[in-house]
Amino acid sequence: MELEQKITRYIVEYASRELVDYSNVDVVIVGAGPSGLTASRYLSESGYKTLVIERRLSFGGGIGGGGMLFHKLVIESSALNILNDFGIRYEEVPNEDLLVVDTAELMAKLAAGALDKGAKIIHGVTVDDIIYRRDPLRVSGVAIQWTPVLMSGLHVDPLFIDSRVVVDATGHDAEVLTVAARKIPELNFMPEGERSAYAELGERLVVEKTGKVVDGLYVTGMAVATLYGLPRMGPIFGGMLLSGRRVAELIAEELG
Ligand code: 48F
Repeated sequence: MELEQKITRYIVEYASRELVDYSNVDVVIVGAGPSGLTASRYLSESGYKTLVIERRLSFGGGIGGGGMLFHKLVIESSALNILNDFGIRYEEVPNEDLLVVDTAELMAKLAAGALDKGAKIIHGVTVDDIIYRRDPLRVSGVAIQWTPVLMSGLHVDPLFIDSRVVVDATGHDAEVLTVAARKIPELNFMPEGERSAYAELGERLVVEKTGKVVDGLYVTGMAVATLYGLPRMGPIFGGMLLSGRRVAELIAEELG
């Protein structure tokens, strides 16, 4: 066999085998931003088969943009133990309960930490719908499509992933919740849209309101603010990390 044929064969064979294996998981997390990556690490560490689906070809979601492209982010000291779990370095701001982290390090180490604990992350794939079941009503998985296919506007039917739990970690657009609310009105919720900036309140409420939306569907990160009409907080990220860990704890409690 020529090398070119081997390359094709091994990529398709190995990827297909894994896609088949991951067509049924404990948890699908939609979005590899700070909240999704954090959640995936703690869930994988607790032994749950966890798949992160990310539309883009990169990790970190909104981390990379820092604050108006300045390459630093602010994190509350209350999230310090999460930074330590991932081995992320920080600088302490004197006389404040605030830490400053580097955007590149935060992105890279959140992703590495999740992967090292066993999370599977697949890039270039978009979740564009959910799977649901009646009696009892619950979300039971997602429909997936290659991102470039969606960008091209071609009509191509998706494939599916079954999961015990789906987590919307898609950020400001709360895409999974939005499609679920629109297509399944009997789920009985509607994202309210986030409010203007009030960083302290937004940071607190986004963690408090993290959790289950309907059976089989959880929310973490900025999607929480969009769902419940909470204020935005801008480039302070402790809430995203704490929300990711919180959703992992709540899911672990439910799945047992
Ligand atoms: O936006 P994002 O970073 O979400 P997050 O974890 O963190 C929010 C902060 O970055 C920031 C903020 C904090 O103060 O305001 O915005 O809540 O990451 C969301 C990820 O989900 C991907 C998207 O590309 C990004 O990497 N994503 C969004 N929709 C889909 C998706 C989808 N339908 N399918 C797959 N990935």
